Amino acid sequence: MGAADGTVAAWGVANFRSEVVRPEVLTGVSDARRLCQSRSDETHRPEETGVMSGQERRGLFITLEGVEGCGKSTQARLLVEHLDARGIEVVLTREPGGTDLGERLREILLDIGQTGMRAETELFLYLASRAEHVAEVIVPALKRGAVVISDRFGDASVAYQGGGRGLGADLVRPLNETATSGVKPDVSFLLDLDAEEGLGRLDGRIQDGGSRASRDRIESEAIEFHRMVRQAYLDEAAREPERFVVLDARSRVEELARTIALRVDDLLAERAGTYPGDD
Ligand code: ATM
Repeated sequence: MGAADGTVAAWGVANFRSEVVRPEVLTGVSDARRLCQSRSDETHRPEETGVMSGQERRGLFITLEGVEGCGKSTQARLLVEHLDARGIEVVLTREPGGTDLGERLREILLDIGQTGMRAETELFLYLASRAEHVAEVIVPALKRGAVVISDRFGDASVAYQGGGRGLGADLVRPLNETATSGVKPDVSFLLDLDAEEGLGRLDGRIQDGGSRASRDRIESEAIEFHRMVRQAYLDEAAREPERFVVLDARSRVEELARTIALRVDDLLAERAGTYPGDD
């Protein structure tokens, strides 16, 4: 897909590795656009794309999180299909990545050859990717009134670098705040899964000759690392219960997709003052 057929890659296609999630901006008549038309029509200031006032934030920002193998990328894709069927503009993107620079940082971060990277270095590279992503992709899309779905975002740094690497959530949270200019998701779906089961699913996909040939640098960490990641995610969800929706990732794919779609439809309806299918 590309600009020629009406879609725009949300991250550098040249650097795109995963076959599981295809980066796309799907365009169509949007509830979010109707919503933005009904609100005050402020002039956008392109020089401030990383910063956004409450009024400028017209779209909906959704993130999917969880340990490796939890199925979040599949759910992201199904949610894109659901919103696309409703004619809503959707930007599907991911972290690390989402921009050309972010995708290059992703290659470094996941490179199994980058042994011995300091935890702090790792954290700052994820934050650097995030800062670009927010300013270049997320904020402009939210100002336009699109629904942005990000496959991982700031909570991943709290979980992996804060929890897994032991840097601590209290250190990571304020750095996230700086990297994102305070932009937070409206809703975060945490697909909760036991770390052993998640890695088992991942290894199964690798053995089946799926999209991956081997574990990457982060996936290759010891099981205890992944257990701490899971726990840090759960702690973060307990800390912000109004933003997080915690789902059992062992549920059927269709059931999870339905639950996610219902929650997103509710949020869109609340925002637009209409209900799905009203038009
Ligand atoms: P995906 O699995 O979603 O492609 O993410 C790549 C890896 O980056 C993932 N590894 N594992 N297992 C989680 C890791 N990651 C972090 O460690 N910190 C972050 O802030 C982000 C966004 C991802």
